[in-house]
Amino acid sequence: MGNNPNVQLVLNQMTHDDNHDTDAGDVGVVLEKAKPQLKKPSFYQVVVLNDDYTPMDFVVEVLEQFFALGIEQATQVMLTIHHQGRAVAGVYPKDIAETKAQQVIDFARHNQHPLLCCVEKKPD
Ligand code: TYC
Repeated sequence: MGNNPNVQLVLNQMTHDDNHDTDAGDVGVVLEKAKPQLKKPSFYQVVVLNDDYTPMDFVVEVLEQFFALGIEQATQVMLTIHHQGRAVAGVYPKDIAETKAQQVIDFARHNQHPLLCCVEKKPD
Protein backbone atom coordinates (compact mmCIF):
# COMPACT_ATOMS: atom_id res chain seq x y z
CA MET A 1 0.00 0.00 0.00
CA GLY A 2 2.81 2.40 0.87
CA ASN A 3 3.47 3.80 -2.61
CA ASN A 4 0.18 2.98 -4.30
CA PRO A 5 -1.67 6.25 -4.99
CA ASN A 6 -4.93 4.35 -5.50
CA VAL A 7 -5.13 3.29 -1.91
CA GLN A 8 -6.20 5.77 0.72
CA LEU A 9 -5.85 5.62 4.44
CA VAL A 10 -9.05 6.75 6.15
CA LEU A 11 -8.94 7.33 9.86
CA ASN A 12 -11.92 5.96 11.70
CA GLN A 13 -12.80 8.70 14.13
CA MET A 14 -15.62 6.69 15.75
CA THR A 15 -17.78 9.72 16.35
CA HIS A 16 -21.07 8.07 15.41
CA ASP A 17 -20.69 4.38 15.99
CA ASP A 18 -22.20 2.52 18.86
CA ASN A 19 -19.27 0.85 20.55
CA HIS A 20 -17.79 3.88 22.30
CA ASP A 21 -16.37 1.72 25.02
CA THR A 22 -13.84 0.29 22.56
CA ASP A 23 -12.79 3.58 20.91
CA ALA A 24 -9.36 3.55 22.47
CA GLY A 25 -8.26 0.46 20.59
CA ASP A 26 -9.59 1.42 17.14
CA VAL A 27 -7.20 1.52 14.21
CA GLY A 28 -7.43 3.14 10.78
CA VAL A 29 -9.48 1.51 8.02
CA VAL A 30 -8.00 1.11 4.55
CA LEU A 31 -10.45 1.68 1.69
CA GLU A 32 -9.93 1.35 -2.03
CA LYS A 33 -10.19 4.84 -3.47
CA ALA A 34 -12.77 5.45 -6.20
CA LYS A 35 -11.54 5.93 -9.79
CA PRO A 36 -9.71 9.24 -10.22
CA GLN A 37 -12.34 11.93 -10.80
CA LEU A 38 -10.55 13.77 -13.60
CA LYS A 39 -10.03 12.18 -17.01
CA LYS A 40 -7.62 13.56 -19.56
CA PRO A 41 -9.71 15.32 -22.24
CA SER A 42 -9.97 13.48 -25.55
CA PHE A 43 -9.11 15.11 -28.84
CA TYR A 44 -10.25 14.26 -32.31
CA GLN A 45 -8.40 14.69 -35.60
CA VAL A 46 -10.04 15.82 -38.81
CA VAL A 47 -8.59 13.63 -41.58
CA VAL A 48 -8.85 14.86 -45.18
CA LEU A 49 -8.93 12.17 -47.86
CA ASN A 50 -7.56 12.06 -51.38
CA ASP A 51 -9.70 11.65 -54.49
CA ASP A 52 -8.99 11.87 -58.21
CA TYR A 53 -11.15 14.90 -59.04
CA THR A 54 -10.93 17.70 -56.47
CA PRO A 55 -8.50 20.36 -57.75
CA MET A 56 -5.35 20.84 -55.70
CA ASP A 57 -5.90 24.56 -55.31
CA PHE A 58 -9.39 23.95 -53.89
CA VAL A 59 -7.94 21.64 -51.21
CA VAL A 60 -5.32 24.27 -50.33
CA GLU A 61 -8.11 26.84 -49.99
CA VAL A 62 -10.06 24.48 -47.69
CA LEU A 63 -7.02 23.90 -45.49
CA GLU A 64 -6.42 27.65 -45.24
CA GLN A 65 -10.04 28.58 -44.56
CA PHE A 66 -11.22 25.84 -42.24
CA PHE A 67 -7.99 24.82 -40.52
CA ALA A 68 -6.18 28.16 -40.36
CA LEU A 69 -3.10 26.86 -42.15
CA GLY A 70 -0.76 29.24 -43.97
CA ILE A 71 -0.33 28.73 -47.69
CA GLU A 72 2.95 26.84 -47.35
CA GLN A 73 1.69 24.41 -44.72
CA ALA A 74 -1.63 24.02 -46.54
CA THR A 75 0.27 23.13 -49.72
CA GLN A 76 2.41 20.59 -47.84
CA VAL A 77 -0.64 18.95 -46.25
CA MET A 78 -2.46 18.86 -49.61
CA LEU A 79 0.56 17.14 -51.22
CA THR A 80 0.73 14.63 -48.35
CA ILE A 81 -2.94 13.78 -48.97
CA HIS A 82 -2.33 13.55 -52.73
CA HIS A 83 0.64 11.18 -52.32
CA GLN A 84 -0.31 9.20 -49.21
CA GLY A 85 -4.10 9.17 -49.44
CA ARG A 86 -4.84 11.13 -46.28
CA ALA A 87 -3.50 13.62 -43.74
CA VAL A 88 -4.58 15.21 -40.47
CA ALA A 89 -5.74 18.78 -41.10
CA GLY A 90 -6.34 19.69 -37.45
CA VAL A 91 -6.98 18.40 -33.93
CA TYR A 92 -9.91 19.63 -31.81
CA PRO A 93 -12.43 18.68 -29.14
CA LYS A 94 -15.01 16.27 -30.56
CA ASP A 95 -17.85 18.68 -31.32
CA ILE A 96 -15.57 21.18 -33.06
CA ALA A 97 -13.89 18.43 -35.13
CA GLU A 98 -17.29 17.12 -36.27
CA THR A 99 -18.54 20.60 -37.13
CA LYS A 100 -15.43 21.38 -39.19
CA ALA A 101 -15.63 18.06 -41.05
CA GLN A 102 -19.27 18.73 -41.97
CA GLN A 103 -18.48 22.32 -42.99
CA VAL A 104 -15.72 21.09 -45.32
CA ILE A 105 -18.01 18.50 -46.92
CA ASP A 106 -20.80 21.06 -47.35
CA PHE A 107 -18.37 23.58 -48.89
CA ALA A 108 -16.97 20.96 -51.28
CA ARG A 109 -20.44 19.84 -52.39
CA HIS A 110 -21.52 23.44 -52.86
CA ASN A 111 -18.59 23.73 -55.29
CA GLN A 112 -19.33 20.37 -56.99
CA HIS A 113 -16.20 18.62 -55.66
CA PRO A 114 -16.19 15.11 -54.14
CA LEU A 115 -13.69 15.98 -51.39
CA LEU A 116 -14.20 13.91 -48.23
CA CYS A 117 -12.97 14.10 -44.68
CA CYS A 118 -13.65 12.21 -41.49
CA VAL A 119 -13.11 12.48 -37.75
CA GLU A 120 -11.01 10.01 -35.76
CA LYS A 121 -10.22 9.90 -32.07
CA LYS A 122 -6.63 10.97 -31.56
CA PRO A 123 -4.65 8.13 -30.04
CA ASP A 124 -3.76 8.96 -26.39
N1 TYC B 1 -5.64 14.01 -56.10
C1 TYC B 1 -6.22 15.31 -56.48
C2 TYC B 1 -5.80 15.66 -57.87
O1 TYC B 1 -4.88 15.06 -58.43
C3 TYC B 1 -5.78 16.41 -55.50
C4 TYC B 1 -6.31 16.23 -54.11
C5 TYC B 1 -5.48 16.47 -53.05
C6 TYC B 1 -7.64 15.84 -53.89
C7 TYC B 1 -5.95 16.35 -51.74
C8 TYC B 1 -8.12 15.70 -52.60
O2 TYC B 1 -7.75 15.85 -50.26
C9 TYC B 1 -7.27 15.96 -51.54
N2 TYC B 1 -6.47 16.66 -58.46
